[in-house]
Amino acid sequence: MTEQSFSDSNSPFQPPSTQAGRALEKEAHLPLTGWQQEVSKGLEYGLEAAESIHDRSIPTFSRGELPHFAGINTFLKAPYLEDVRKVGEYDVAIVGVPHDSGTTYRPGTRFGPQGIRRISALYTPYNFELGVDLREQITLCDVGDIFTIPANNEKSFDQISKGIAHIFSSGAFPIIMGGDHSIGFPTVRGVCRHLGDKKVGIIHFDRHVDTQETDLDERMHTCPWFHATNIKNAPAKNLVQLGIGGWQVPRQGVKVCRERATNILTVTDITEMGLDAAVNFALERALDGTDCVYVSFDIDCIDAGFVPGTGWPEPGGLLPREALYLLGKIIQNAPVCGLEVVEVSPPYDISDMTSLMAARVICDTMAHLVVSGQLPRKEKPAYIHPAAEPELVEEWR
Ligand SMILES: [Mn+2]
Repeated sequence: MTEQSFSDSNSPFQPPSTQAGRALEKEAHLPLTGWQQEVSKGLEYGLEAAESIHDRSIPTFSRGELPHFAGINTFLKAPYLEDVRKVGEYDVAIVGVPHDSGTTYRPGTRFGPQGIRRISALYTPYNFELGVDLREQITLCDVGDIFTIPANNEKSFDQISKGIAHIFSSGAFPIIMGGDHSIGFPTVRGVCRHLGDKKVGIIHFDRHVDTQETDLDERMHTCPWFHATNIKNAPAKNLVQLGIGGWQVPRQGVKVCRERATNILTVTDITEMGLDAAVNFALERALDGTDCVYVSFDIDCIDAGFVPGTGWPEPGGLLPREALYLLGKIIQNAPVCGLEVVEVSPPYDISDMTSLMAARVICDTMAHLVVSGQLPRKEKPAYIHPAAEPELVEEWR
């Protein structure tokens, strides 16, 4: 595999005016350096294969991508970064937040990070249409999980904010695997600690508004944006909520959206105005007076038929290709400071399809960051302030 040429750039069968034609061309320009390093490392650490194996790039012990069903599953089999003090040495850091004490119906998202990591082994680091090979173009690490406190949302929130602030301030792009959506408040709070006087717009994919102050007397997964938009760096006028609708939207949350003038589009709005118009709406509102955008992707924004493994499944959501299109255009056209994918609950999942959707959202995000030149990072983005501001919001209760 290392020796052969993967492409024939003079293929007469695909006109370059098609996406496929362009994809064939793009692949020809991708290096193989990362792959060759992986093979060499595999042979060194995993020993050369038994004599009967013809392909001498195969080691005895699986050490890397292949075979896809083998190995220790970090996200995309990225290196596990045990010493998180070194996280700034990577372009992207994947982190799990296995917290589901904020759920109000189905639990199980504490297993979300494990589920997403496991099925991420199904993916290669290369995407055909985008012509991106993550292994060749960025450095990625998996820092493992935040130590959450199952019996206590508030203590978990403090842990999450501290962990995300650490990753964010290091300059590594943070990608967060939830966890239920209550983590949206402490993740944004962690980012905001290092924004100084800069501001962040939140683009929120969801069927639910998640804007009420409390639910069942606590700050649950129905509440993150009430509290996040109390932070001066994250104004409610820059909160964009895509895909909202159905029979699970609490009226007290709707009242808050109205009072704070958040920016909501229903699935019907999005399909009637068209995906590109929806993207423009989202970017205009999220970037109005802000310096960067944080993307919070609740997997339940997608129609429940595609994502059964979630806390509050709701029919009538976005099609996967619509959600991925919106996400891609948003990532490519905004300075993005972080991504979270939440509400994946593997115990309710079927054939890993919900976890797979989350893995897809994460991989697509990284690829769009590469295509738009945001990754690899040559220097820390200017919106990252080195000093932490610990007290961003009034004490709650
Ligand atoms: Mn939701």
